[in-house]
Amino acid sequence: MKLVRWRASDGTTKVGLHGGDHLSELPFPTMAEVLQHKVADIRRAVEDAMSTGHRVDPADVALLAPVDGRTEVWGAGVTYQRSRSARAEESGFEKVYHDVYDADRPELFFKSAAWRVLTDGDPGGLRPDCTDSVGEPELALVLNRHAEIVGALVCNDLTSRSVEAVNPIYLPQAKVFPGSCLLSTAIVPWWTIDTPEDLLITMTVHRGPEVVFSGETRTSAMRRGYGELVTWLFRGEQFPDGVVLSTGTGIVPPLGQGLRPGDRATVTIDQVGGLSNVMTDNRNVFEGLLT
Ligand code: DO4
Ligand code: MG
Repeated sequence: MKLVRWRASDGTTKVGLHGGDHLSELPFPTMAEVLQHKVADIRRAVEDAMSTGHRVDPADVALLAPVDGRTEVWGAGVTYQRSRSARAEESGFEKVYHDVYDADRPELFFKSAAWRVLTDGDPGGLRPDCTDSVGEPELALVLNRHAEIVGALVCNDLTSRSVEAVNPIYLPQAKVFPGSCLLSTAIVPWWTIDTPEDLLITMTVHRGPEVVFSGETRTSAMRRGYGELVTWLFRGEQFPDGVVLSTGTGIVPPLGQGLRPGDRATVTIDQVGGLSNVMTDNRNVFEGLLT
């Protein structure tokens, strides 16, 4: 049972539970409103909707990206040894990455507004002025306005690696561009996940029928704890409609072997879900997806 948004046949947007062969509406008009509540209240509403909610056939609706309203997506970076060594290799600024890996204060960056988030089956964006783009498969925490972990999503933090490599100050251009923020469709409630600190994460890249990259890691390889990242994020910020915090990548393809238009990147995380997207460098990725 997962939290989802969908567009009903009358064109309205709903929020509710995906229980496999049925959807049940929650008594909240938006996911932003869900994330204004404490976990205990969300959990109670979820349990009530499972027994009493108005049921819908998933075949009759279109599932949407999981966030709306003022909810933002932020990223944590250089939280895995693999990310630290890859950044140091690709850039002339090795010390910057080594220092931030060891520092108390983590790297945290703004990734996306809710309206820019794309989901499973949507296109993934590549900057046309980037010569080496990579997918970053990451566990994302869904946090309410009270800094509590409500659930988890799969994130592909698409990154223009060759832009960041020229100068780390170019990070916003390397991280924020059309189609760069991909989130799985369904929020898995945190209280239903066993051992969230040790989940398998995989990424596979297909170029036509050929697999050109595959890699895996476990969340247990992350240097920082989830609570630590959440505390730092809320230390200087407010999120009235909650926030999605992607916790960083432990999988990085070899230098120069990045994504090309037409490649399909597929990310999976045990117990959380999957995300599969075909890459494009067309700037109009939002066309037809915005209401
Ligand atoms: O400094 C670059 C960002 C790194 C990042 O996004 C990651 O490690 O996942
Ligand atoms: Mg990342």
